[in-house]
Amino acid sequence: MTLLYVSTAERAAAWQPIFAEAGEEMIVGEAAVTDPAAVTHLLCWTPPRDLGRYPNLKVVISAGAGVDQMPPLPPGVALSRTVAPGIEEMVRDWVLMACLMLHRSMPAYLEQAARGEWKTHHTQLAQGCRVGIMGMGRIGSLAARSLASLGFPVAGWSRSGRPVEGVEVFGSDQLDAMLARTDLLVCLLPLTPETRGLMNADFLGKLPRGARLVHAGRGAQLDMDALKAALDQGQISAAMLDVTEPEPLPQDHWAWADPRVIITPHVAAVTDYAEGARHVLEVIRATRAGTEIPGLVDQAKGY
Ligand code: NDP
Ligand code: OXD
Repeated sequence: MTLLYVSTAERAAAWQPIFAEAGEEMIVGEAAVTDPAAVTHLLCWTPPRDLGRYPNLKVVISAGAGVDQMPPLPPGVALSRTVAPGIEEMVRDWVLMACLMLHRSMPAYLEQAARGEWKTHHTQLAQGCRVGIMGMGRIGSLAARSLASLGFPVAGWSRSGRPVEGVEVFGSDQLDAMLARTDLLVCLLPLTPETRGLMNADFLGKLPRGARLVHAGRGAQLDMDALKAALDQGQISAAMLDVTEPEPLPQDHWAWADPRVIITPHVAAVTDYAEGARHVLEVIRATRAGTEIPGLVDQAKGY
């Protein structure tokens, strides 16, 4: 089995000793491939255009948790998303930070601090701020447990409505009910045809007036014009976004200058080199053993 590694030289340099120690073959960059038939695994964010060049390719592995950037793969080629505790914990931490910042009125305090204004805003108990999390997968359920442990009443929404301990989970046809009981909405959904453009004007209007939004899923799930209108109408009071459409968000975009919106440049998680390499080694070993591929993506569902 041979891994073709398509990423930065810096990341490749970190992976090479890990692969050498594991006794696995790794080729860095397409230009170094002398025998395309030897390539069985490909690690990348977006794959090279011509995957047909690799007749024995078995698995494409996304360097992150998301796979929406992947084009359709040739028939028979499996897709794996990187599964790494570090990714999940980092996003959980970012979500906790964002929820606490919005719950404790930090956008208003940051704006006031910039002009030296000492003015207090009403602070509610965590118990009075109902959090709703869209996407109760690996990351959403982790974030839900942490937020619940801080005292927030947490509900979740997922396609299946699969139960998560300590959290009220709504199924796919119960979105409106979850939005109606949500003061602080967190989006941790994968980008699929069903979730693209989900957070539009109609959707935002179903939240209680003055709700807050935390978004770490994918930028294309949120209609930014609808967010601006909802902020101006007081329907949404503040938002914290780690993902935007497009990325990078243009310098002259209204959201940068709006004190009600805090933006971070898609940094909720970065894949730790060693954890990413460990995942790929597990994928290679599972392929060899004929067992289930870790992080296997259902390509029909898109996540
Ligand atoms: P998972 O695949 O583990 O979970 C996805 C969740 O979304 C599942 O609960 C799934 O429901 C639910 N879901 C998917 N489609 C729908 C739908 N149409 N309606 C309702 N629920 C739906 O993913 P992760 O938790 O690992 O990651 C989620 C996303 O977070 C990633 O795809 C990526 O976009 C984003 N992310 C962002 C990062 C950042 O740095 N900002 C870093 C890492 C990830 P069900 O349980 O029923 O299948
Ligand atoms: C990921 C991401 O999917 O960085 O890992 O968003």
